[in-house]
Amino acid sequence: MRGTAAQDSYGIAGSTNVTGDQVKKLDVLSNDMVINMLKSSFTTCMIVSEENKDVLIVEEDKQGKYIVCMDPLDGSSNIDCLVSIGTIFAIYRKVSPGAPSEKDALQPGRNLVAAGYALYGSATMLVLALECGVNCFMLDPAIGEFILVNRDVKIKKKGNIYSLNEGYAAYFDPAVTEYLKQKKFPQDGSSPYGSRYIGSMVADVHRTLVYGGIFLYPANSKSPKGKLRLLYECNPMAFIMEKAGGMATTGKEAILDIVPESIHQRVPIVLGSPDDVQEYINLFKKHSAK
Ligand code: P6P
Repeated sequence: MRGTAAQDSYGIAGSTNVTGDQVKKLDVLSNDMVINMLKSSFTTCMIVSEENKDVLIVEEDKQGKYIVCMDPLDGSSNIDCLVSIGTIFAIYRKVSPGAPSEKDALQPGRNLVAAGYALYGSATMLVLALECGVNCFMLDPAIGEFILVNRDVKIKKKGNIYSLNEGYAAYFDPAVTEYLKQKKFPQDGSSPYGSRYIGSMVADVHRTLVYGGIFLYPANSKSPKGKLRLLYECNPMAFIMEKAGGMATTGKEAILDIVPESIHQRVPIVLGSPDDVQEYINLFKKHSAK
């Protein structure tokens, strides 16, 4: 039911309904729902959420052996203009003895047992990466089930799309500036790359997985660590990319090799088709050697 004057456009953000009850913002509601589902699944002992400053320890009588790091509604700033958003998750096994604590979440992405995202776009798709590979499931609302639609997905070896926010060009490192110049004005007679940027990581990464190419959220002089979070944005997307035959790097090292220092740590990330990412790494190393 539409809210009263307190609502944002479309009545989606925080507002009050006709009975005066506070309607939660979608990202807060999503967070509550995922946490409740995980707790009632008896599979999870600890949760790291983009929405919560500290780790959430599941009640002892409901604890399972997994640790879930998640962004319950990534890209939520795009909700009011109806751009695709998504839920991102990364799942570890708890490996230490004793009660769960924050250090149990500070495992490198190489230790992940599963990762994935749900994309809420023109359709709802679940992309799930396990050791065996990446599978895509489309929600069939008629039966309320997710149907396997793409089995063992592999990313193209090389694409023709680059994706980053060029509004920060004034702050880019020289390697990023040179890389973009090569994509726009190739010297080898090849065609320039197309540019696509949605500003919602799940949508930009899914397009990269499906069409190939490269997605970049690098560090820059204003954000020396980049913007995206290691535990529940970069690690899951890197795990998916590597299981699909792609790559994910900071420029200096593979995302999945990073040993996290804090649960909301930011890292630079460049991911996608292996030939495209390797080209970026070569440029990054050339400029680092100067
Ligand atoms: P910028 C959305 O706010 C988000 O966290 C990611 O989904 C997205 O990739 C990024 O930020 C966009 O950031 O600085 O380009 O607006």
